[in-house]
Amino acid sequence: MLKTHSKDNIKALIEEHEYLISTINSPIGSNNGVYERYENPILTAEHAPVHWRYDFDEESNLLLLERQGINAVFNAGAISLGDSILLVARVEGVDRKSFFAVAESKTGIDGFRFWDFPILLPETDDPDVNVYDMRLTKHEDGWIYGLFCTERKDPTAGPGDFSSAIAQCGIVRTKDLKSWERLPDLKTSSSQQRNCVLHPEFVAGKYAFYTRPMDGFIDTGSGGGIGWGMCDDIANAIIKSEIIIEDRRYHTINEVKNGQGPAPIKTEEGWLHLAHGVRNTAAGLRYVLYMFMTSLEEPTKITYRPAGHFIAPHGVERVGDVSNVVFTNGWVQRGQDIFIYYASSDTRMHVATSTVERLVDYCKNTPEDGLRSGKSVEVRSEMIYKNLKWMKNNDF
Ligand code: M1P
Repeated sequence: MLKTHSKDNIKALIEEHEYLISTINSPIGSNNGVYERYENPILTAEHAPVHWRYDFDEESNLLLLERQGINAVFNAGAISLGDSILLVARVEGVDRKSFFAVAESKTGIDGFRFWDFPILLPETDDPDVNVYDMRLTKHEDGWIYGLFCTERKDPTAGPGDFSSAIAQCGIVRTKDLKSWERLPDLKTSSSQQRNCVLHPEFVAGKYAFYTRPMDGFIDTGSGGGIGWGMCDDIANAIIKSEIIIEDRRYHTINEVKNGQGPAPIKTEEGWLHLAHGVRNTAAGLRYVLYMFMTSLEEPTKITYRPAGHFIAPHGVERVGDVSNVVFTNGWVQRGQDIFIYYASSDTRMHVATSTVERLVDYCKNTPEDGLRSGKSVEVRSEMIYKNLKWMKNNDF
């Protein structure tokens, strides 16, 4: 039914929104033991506050129409501050522009509420056209850094080409997620960069970055892989030499491209990493999440590389603006618990929970990819053989 402006109608909109954001989230019963998924997404377009979308002024909105719609909320960076978990979400308006906004929750699994205003991101002399996918790192220098993708039109695009873009890594820092200082964009020798992440500790006295050099905006071309580079001064971040620490490989979940997810988590047994891997299918690109670990002494050395995906799109997660995608750029450690924040199909945010113990066990004890079917059967058969013997000995 058509609604017009009235205090009651605005109240009804706000109550409906409050009901949505107060919904309790519960783990879904069946799982693989490695992590729990949850019933409801934690952030969607509908979680955006009503006062971001409707004009409450009777004179300019007598018909109480939504004026500035939100299309999607996804790919959030995450951090624990005080007794809250804060997400810096990628919010996309119906005008296709993404911006960042902080949503806060005490539990980390439900009750996420956006702060009143989205982040007004300071710009460099070359204004960003679109910004997205911020990775937050609490660095040992005392700052919280946000590395994000800044996209601008490709100046070499020919007439009629309104799509070609240059993606680079923007850098901001903050202490409270309220006031932000913009630093110059990261400089590397790659013409395109996405999925750049700051390592939380100095390495040999330098700032260390995970990068993803690529030749093209969508295709990584001959580039790709998770890169690593260091610089002396974050206020003028220039990476002179970049190495690939986690390459793409034929007939794996990351053969087309991959990218570091959030900053790695330090454990006694090494750095835990979460990443995304992309392969092509007849239905288009399929994005999944995967894990690996690196050495504490030599953070560029991969120590464990479990085969296959860790989280893949499931059920309704499969469908959205860019279907068959899960993507992550945020996770949080609280004690031994780990909250993994991932987006599905470039549309909404979810949480999965696990523990340091379970994720380290998963990385250490999941067999590596043998890179061919025969090897996969061999490795699986070893386990089947052991299990059948165990069942026999235990009177199954
Ligand atoms: O659409 C899926 C994802 O595509 C890009 O990721 P990548 O750089 O690995 O291709 C990003 O634009 C990301 O935001 C998006 O979710």
